[in-house]
Amino acid sequence: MKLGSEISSAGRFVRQPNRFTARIEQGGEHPPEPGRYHLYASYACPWAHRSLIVRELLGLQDVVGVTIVDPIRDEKGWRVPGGDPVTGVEYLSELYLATDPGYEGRHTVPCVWDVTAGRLVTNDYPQITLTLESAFAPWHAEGAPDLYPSSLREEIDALNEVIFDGLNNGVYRAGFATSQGAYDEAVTAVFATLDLLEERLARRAHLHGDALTESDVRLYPTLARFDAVYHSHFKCSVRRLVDYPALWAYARRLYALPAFRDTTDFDQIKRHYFVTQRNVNPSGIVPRGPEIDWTAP
Ligand SMILES: N[C@@H](CCC(=O)N[C@@H](CS)C(=O)NCC(=O)O)C(=O)O
Repeated sequence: MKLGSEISSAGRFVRQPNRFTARIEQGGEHPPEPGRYHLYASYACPWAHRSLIVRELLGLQDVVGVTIVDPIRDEKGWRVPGGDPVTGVEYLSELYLATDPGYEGRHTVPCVWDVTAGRLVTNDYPQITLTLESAFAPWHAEGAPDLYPSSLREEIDALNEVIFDGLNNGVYRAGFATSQGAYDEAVTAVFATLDLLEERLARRAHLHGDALTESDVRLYPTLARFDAVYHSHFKCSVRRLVDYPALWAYARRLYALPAFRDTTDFDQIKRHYFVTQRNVNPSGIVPRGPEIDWTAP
């Protein structure tokens, strides 16, 4: 399936549904077990970035393995340089087709492979982090944060929706729009959402108060890509992240944590978007800037 089939007649980008939505859960077909599940991710992809952050925040690196794909996607899709040590595949598409030979959607990261069953369990990115937080709780490192506390779930879910529509997916709706109207609508939502979050973060350290939660993990990958990519490539140029004092300070505070910093690769992020998304950037030229100091206090 090509991106074109996700563009509506009004020029709006309408994201494909996630095809693989099985759950890793106790008593189910895919029970949680250390070493049984393998995550496929790209440092470039914001949806995959979330799962890499959570895996590290919860100390699950020895429990759930990971393969990082090459940031440049060719016509065959995501590639594992040198071949995947777990499954032997060279392209991620092979795992999708091994699971469902009739699958015609995009072969996306993040996705989780069940090594024992030899099939993909899920490419349902919102569920992957929640699964690491819940089903894998017995293996969390001592002192790991509770990113999805039961007392806050409703609030977290509600804010996550605002963040998804306005920002995480809002920037894609702006960038992939093929009509002025669809772009205007999306870019308005992007900056209305940033304004709202700026106000919220002026009053608290994290989105739901003092403690880090799933909402922070979902917001950060979009902020990390904002000035480097979305501002120019996706035409989200009304303001930059660095123009928002509270949001910019918050983003740098998160970046100071190893789970966020170690999984943020600005070079791969830029090369992926500017080289791979030729629908937006036909020349494939990667801009040199912007110069931003993420380590500023
Ligand atoms: N699974 C979701 C989100 C994940 C997603 O879009 N990942 C992108 C990278 S950021 C991807 O893997 N794209 C592969 C492609 O477009 O062929 C979807 O299908 O929209």
